[in-house]
Amino acid sequence: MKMVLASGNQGKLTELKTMLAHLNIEVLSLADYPEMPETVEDGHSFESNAQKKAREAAEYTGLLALADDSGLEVDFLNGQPGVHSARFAGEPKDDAANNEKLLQLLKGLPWEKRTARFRCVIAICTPAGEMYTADGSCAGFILEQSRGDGGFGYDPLFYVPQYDKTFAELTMEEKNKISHRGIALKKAVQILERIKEGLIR
Ligand code: ITT
Repeated sequence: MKMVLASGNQGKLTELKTMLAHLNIEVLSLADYPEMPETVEDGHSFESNAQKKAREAAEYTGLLALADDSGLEVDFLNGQPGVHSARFAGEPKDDAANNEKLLQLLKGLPWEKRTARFRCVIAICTPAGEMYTADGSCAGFILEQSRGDGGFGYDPLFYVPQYDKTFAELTMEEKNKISHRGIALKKAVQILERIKEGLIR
């Protein structure tokens, strides 16, 4: 079975490919379809954006497609940047500028108010057009300065108490165990197994 990962984000792709490696699925990405137009992410929820990315990739490639829409919800910012996480500091997407903007907005904010969570919705669209979704979240705190150089995006600012580390200080294996994406993908893998066995289509 072949599946295309409908993401242009290298950080996500690395994590997803690692977590899917044990399945007997040939995994392609949008890099294999450079002429495919980029999906416009104009939905108001992670779910609608994930479904749109998966549907367009399945229609374009004729393959099973898996998309991830994810982001950071900061309580003090009433859930922002949320679905706008990738472009929080404007165009073009820039992780360093996004982190800097977040630090400025939370400057001087006491620790107990720096709560946040990452959220992820994974959408799977079959070649027949059936859609399945799975979600995950992971709670933490936004630090006052970056720590660590692993991961991507907001990882150096996202502190998880159970490890006393930021996401950027965890190994990928540790991050995948507890992350929003890891949790969503664990559920998504069960859906993929059922598709593989022909139980759903
Ligand atoms: P694709 O749509 O091509 O998959 P994207 O980066 O535009 O790539 P999203 O629209 O889903 O993806 O935005 C996700 C953003 O949320 C991402 O760019 C990061 O800023 C942030 N993010 C999501 N998961 C993250 C993680 O595990 N660690 C750090 N930041 C993350």
